[in-house]
Amino acid sequence: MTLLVSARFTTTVAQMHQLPVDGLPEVAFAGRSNAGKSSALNVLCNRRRLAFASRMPGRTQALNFFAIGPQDQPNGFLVDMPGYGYATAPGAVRESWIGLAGDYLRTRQPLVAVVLMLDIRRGVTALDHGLLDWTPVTVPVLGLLTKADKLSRNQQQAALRTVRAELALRHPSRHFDLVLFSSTHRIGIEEASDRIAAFYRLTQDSDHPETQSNDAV
Ligand SMILES: Nc1nc2c(ncn2[C@@H]2O[C@H](COP(=O)(O)OP(=O)(O)OP(=O)(O)O)[C@@H](O)[C@H]2O)c(=O)[nH]1
Ligand SMILES: [Mg+2]
Repeated sequence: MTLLVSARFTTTVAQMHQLPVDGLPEVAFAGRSNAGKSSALNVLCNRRRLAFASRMPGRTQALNFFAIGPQDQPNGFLVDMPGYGYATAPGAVRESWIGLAGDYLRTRQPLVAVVLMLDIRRGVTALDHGLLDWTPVTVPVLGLLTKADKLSRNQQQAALRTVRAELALRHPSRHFDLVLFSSTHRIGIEEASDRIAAFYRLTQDSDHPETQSNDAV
């Protein structure tokens, strides 16, 4: 589970024309405001304040790119998307989120996977469904059921079943991987890391069989 530990901030994208042009695979991290995205990023990347880089003025409504893998030859980018659904966000902020995030998810060729943070106690909200509607069905989605520590084992399993059923009902043509997750209690971290690392590897293997390498994870 070492690939994500190499994450380092690279660039901020506020408009589509600023996106990197090198075509390296991108895994986007998305979720409602307060779903635990920053905490998850920090624990997955083993940094205390990696996600802090996304909170700097001007970067909060933008896509923040973190390079992954070797310094001289990155495997790809982790893309931190702005949280959505913040109750008091002014209309203009909501509009700009929809514009950039919607365009990015709908049209971005190098996007190989979405990691969706879902607060286990809230389940899937209307905004989460909207985000999934934008994401092409060919792009796999890994759902992290965050703050799992807040529920008992039995409640966790029940929540997992409910979320799985709701996603299957609303997005029948899409496959979901779901992982029970807690940043504070370190639940599901290795499993999530391994799955995310595999997203970068998968595309490399299929696009460039000759560049397969064992040091990807
Ligand atoms: N119990 C528990 N609390 C958590 C966990 N992860 C995050 N939290 C808490 O949930 C709140 C939101 O966490 P963040 O990681 O800041 O969430 P975010 O999605 O980045 O939120 P915004 O950036 O503000 O939209 C904080 O008070 C965290 O301490 C977890 O695994 N367990
Ligand atoms: Mg955050």
